[in-house]
Amino acid sequence: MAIRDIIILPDTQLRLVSKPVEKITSEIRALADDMFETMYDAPGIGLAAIQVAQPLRLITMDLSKKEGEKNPRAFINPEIVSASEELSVYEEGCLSIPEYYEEVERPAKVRVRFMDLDGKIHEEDADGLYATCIQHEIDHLNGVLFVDYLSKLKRDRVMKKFTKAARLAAK
Ligand code: GNR
Ligand code: NI
Repeated sequence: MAIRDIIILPDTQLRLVSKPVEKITSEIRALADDMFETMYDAPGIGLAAIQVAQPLRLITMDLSKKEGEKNPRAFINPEIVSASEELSVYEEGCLSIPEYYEEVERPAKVRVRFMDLDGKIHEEDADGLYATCIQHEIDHLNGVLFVDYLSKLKRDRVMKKFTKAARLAAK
């Protein structure tokens, strides 16, 4: 197990469309293990493989609220089967856009289909934070970031801030 580096804006890898996981190999299990460790260390409630520079359709998540309680969940090749017309607003953040938070409106409820690390297929109804988080993570698999839902003014502002920070860090 190892903590991997999380890539941040303006890294263009974040815009890649991730490839389906074809087979649950020992490499995939090792990647998922590292993603859990990286996510808990950050700390974050979800992580997409592309955030550790692996363009694969694999997500880790833990929405448990209580300190010391864990509920690690992995989603392989997840798909939104249906989404509610009802929307909800949640203040989102992203480990690849550190210390930036904005309200995003998304479908309040979604039905999600995915495979777990044992190869078992699940279909679940998600609402609340689960609905928001799974949509945020599936967006990552498609190269989409939550700032894409903001006004051009706000998005340009945050992109510029991170581009400048990277330029200064490289000097
Ligand atoms: O840790 C995270 N918190 C969060 C809060 C609101 C909506 C989405 C998220 S996901 C984020 C971790 C992350 O960047 N996952 O891709
Ligand atoms: Ni994110």
